[in-house]
Amino acid sequence: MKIIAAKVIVCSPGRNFVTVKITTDEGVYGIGDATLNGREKSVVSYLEDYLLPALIGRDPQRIEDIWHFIYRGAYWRRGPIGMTALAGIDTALWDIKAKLANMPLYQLLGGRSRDRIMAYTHANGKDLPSTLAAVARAREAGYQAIRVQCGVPGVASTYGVAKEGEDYEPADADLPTESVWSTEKYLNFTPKLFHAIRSEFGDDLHLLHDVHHRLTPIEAARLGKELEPYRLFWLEDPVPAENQEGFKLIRQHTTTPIAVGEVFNSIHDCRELIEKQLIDYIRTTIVHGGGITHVRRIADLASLYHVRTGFHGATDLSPVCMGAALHFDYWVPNFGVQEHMPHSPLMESVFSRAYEFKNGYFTPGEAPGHGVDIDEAEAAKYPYKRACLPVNRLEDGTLWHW
Ligand code: CS2
Ligand code: MG
Repeated sequence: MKIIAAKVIVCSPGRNFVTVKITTDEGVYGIGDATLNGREKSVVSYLEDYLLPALIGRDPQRIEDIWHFIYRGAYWRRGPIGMTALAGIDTALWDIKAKLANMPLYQLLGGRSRDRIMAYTHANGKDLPSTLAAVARAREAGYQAIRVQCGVPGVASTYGVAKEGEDYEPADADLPTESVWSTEKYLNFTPKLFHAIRSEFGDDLHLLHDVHHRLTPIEAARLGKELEPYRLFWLEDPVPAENQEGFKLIRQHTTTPIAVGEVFNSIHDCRELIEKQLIDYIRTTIVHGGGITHVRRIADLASLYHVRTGFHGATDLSPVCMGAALHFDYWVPNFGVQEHMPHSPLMESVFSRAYEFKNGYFTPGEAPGHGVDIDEAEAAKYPYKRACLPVNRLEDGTLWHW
């Protein structure tokens, strides 16, 4: 069997998505997500100019060999652009293999380890009353696990909080917009937020919170400690993680569970965090972590150290990534939770899906492959439109982590 065609489909039904499509001489094709929010075209160029032409004539069944051909063959290893491009190809090849086996992908991975996949959604508001109302709505929709973000008094706009009447979309402008941040105001307010939520909704909900890399290790330690009475499911990305050692300080001070890894792209970004048991959940998902072939290695390493998966699932990960991730979640023994920021009906008019969502839980569906397909004619109606993520400054003008 041979690969006879490999191409990239870029579309923007409400936001940009990059999809790899690989076709075989037996007519079976597979698709993979290769979307890197705000840097989509760099991945497209890497795929079109270098990786896809070298796939023609290769046996699509040799996934492992193709993975190493791309990873080792580039000489330049790792990095978000390379690993996202590789993930698009790898996911498409797993889709092909599962279709050839006439199996849903989770069966090929080893069969399901659970009956259903717990998802968390986002509840956010510009102030405390609107955030409490958002949590109530998410609970009514059936979610057992809810990520809570709230505007901080005295700070004009905050990461994770939607503009009035709109769904939250971080890549909000043609060129980066600027926001202002105050660590002091945030640290003073956040324990009050979770106190209010536990007082209103009781102990049963799983509560999550994303710091989006904005603290230093000692500040994160303080926050984790002050949030302990509210028993978070996790505190996400408390600090930028280039310095894996930094998490030791957080760990020494708090029992609040830590999640990290949505911006990682390799097992080497989290190896130390996992082996030293400095985190509880690893968020690196298929599209940014070199595909199923590589994320499976991360999950297996994590399982040795009681670290569970908590895949990133914002809307900038396309339904194709979501489909593949759900098969992985169904199988992986050390599953924790799956993020769910629902795709809009417009996005779903371009991508059809076999996965189903009901009352806070997913099932991946029984269609052969990962069960997600792209309607190319529909996709062509929505051309690429540049959209960048914002940058963030402290109140004195210092450029900070967004
Ligand atoms: C976030 C994302 O979902 C999350 O946890 O951190 O919304 C993130 O900001 C975007 O995916 C960036 O592309
Ligand atoms: Mg996050």
